Amino acid sequence: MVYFRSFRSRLVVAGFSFFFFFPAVAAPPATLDLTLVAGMPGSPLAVRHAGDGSGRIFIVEQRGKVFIHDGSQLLSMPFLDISDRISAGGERGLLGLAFHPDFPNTRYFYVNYSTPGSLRTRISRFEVPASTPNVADATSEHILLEVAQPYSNHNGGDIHFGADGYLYIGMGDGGSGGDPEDRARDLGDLLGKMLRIDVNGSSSGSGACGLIGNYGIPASNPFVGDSNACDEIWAYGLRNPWRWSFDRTTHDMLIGDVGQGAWEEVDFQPSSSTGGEYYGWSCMEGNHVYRADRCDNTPMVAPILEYDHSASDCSITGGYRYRGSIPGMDGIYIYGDYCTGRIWFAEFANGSWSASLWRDTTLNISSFGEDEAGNVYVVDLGGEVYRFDAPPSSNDCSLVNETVVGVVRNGEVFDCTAAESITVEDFTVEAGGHAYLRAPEVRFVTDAMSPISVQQDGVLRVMP
Ligand SMILES: [Ca+2]
Repeated sequence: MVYFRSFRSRLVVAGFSFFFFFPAVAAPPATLDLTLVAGMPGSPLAVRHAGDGSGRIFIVEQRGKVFIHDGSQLLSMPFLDISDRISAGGERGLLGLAFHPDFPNTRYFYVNYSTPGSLRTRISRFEVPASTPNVADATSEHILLEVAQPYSNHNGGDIHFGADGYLYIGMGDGGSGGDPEDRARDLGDLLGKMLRIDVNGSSSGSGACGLIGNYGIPASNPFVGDSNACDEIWAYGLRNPWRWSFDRTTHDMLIGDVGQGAWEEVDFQPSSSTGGEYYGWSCMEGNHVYRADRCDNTPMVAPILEYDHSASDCSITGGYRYRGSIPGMDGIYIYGDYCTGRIWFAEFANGSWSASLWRDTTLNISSFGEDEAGNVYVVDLGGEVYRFDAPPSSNDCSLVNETVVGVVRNGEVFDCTAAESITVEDFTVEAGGHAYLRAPEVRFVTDAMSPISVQQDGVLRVMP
C-alpha cells in the first residue's frame, strides 16, 4: 500500500464533502497500439484461451486447424487439425471454439464448423489427452448438434460458455439475402437465433429442433414447453451474429450482428436476462425498418450501437469489453469493421452507449479475442494476430522509493521531477480527499489512512 498525502487547495476545503472525477470517462492512453503477436498461414478468425492458467492462446484457422501461441511463440504443431471434415471458404469453415468451463478437469473443448456435402452447422466436442496438453485428439470427436444451412453464408460461428455453464451458439439466418424464408423471426427454426444448450446433458428431448440432439436443454430456456418453438432458442431476430462475447466482469452479452446492406449493429443483453429477446431482424436492420411487412407488435430490443456503410464499412466484427490491465481502458467495448478495418471504442456512461473511432487499421478484421489475463487481440483474416498494448512512453518511470512528484497532465500521466512518471487510469478524489489511482504495475487504492494531495499548482505529491 502506498500512502498519499494531498489536498487540492482550490477545490478542497477541510470537512467539505464533494466528489471530483478526473477524467469523467475512461481515457485510452496515447501509447495504445497494436503489437503483432503472430503471423501464420491460412485465415485466422478467432482467438481463445483455455481458462487453465497456462497463458496459451488458441488461434482458430478457417480451413480446420487450431494453433497455440504459448506466450512467446506460435507452436508449429497444430493443437487440432480437422481440416479433413470441414467445408471452408467464404463464411464457411472452422468458425468457433470454446473450452469447457471446467477445463482442464474435463479435458473437453467444443468447436463450430461447416460440414461438407449437405451444408450444416455442426457443434462437436473434442478431448485433450492429459499427456499431450498442446495436441488435442482429432479422433475424439463427439457430435452434439447439427443444424441444416440452406445457403452458404450467414453461418454465425461464435460459441461461448456463459457464467451459467451453458453453451451459447450464435446462428445466422441461413443466408442468401434479406432472410428469404423469414427464419430469424420463426421460433420453429434454429436459424437467426442465439441458442443455449447444456453440453453436460446427453439428450435434447422432443421439443428440440437440432438434427442431432446429444445435449441437454436448460429447463430455464425461455421457450421450453412452447410446442411451436424450439427448446434450444435463447433469443431471436438476429441476422448473422458472426462475433459476440460475454463481458467477463458483468457477464452481459454483446452481439455484433451483421447488417444487410446499410446498418451494422451491436446488441446488448444484460446478465440478468431470462432470454426470449427479439432483436428485430428482419423487420428491422439496426434502428431502421427493413421490411415493414415483417413488423408486428412483438416487443423488440433495439441495438445499443449502429453504424452505416457510408465510409465503406460493410460488416461488423463484434468484439470484447476490455477488462485487462491497460490504464483507462476498463469497460471499453472494442469492435470493428471487416471491410475497412476501422476499430471503435464504445463506452457506457450516463445511461447510454456512445462510440468513437479509435483507428482505421486497414486490417480485414475477422475477430477479436481475449486471453485469460484480459488482453484483447485483433485477428486479421490475412494471417496476423495483434494485441492491444500500451507501452510506457520513453520518459515514463516507475516509482522509486514509493515517492513520486509530478505534474498532472490530462489526468493520465505524472511527469516525475526525477524524469520518472506513472500512467494512471483514473483519478478520483472523493469526499474527505480520499482517492483512487491505478497504474500499470502498481495499484494504489487509498482509504481513510491514505489521503491524496494535489497541490494548488497542479503538482501531485505521493508520500510513502
Ligand atoms: Ca437487430
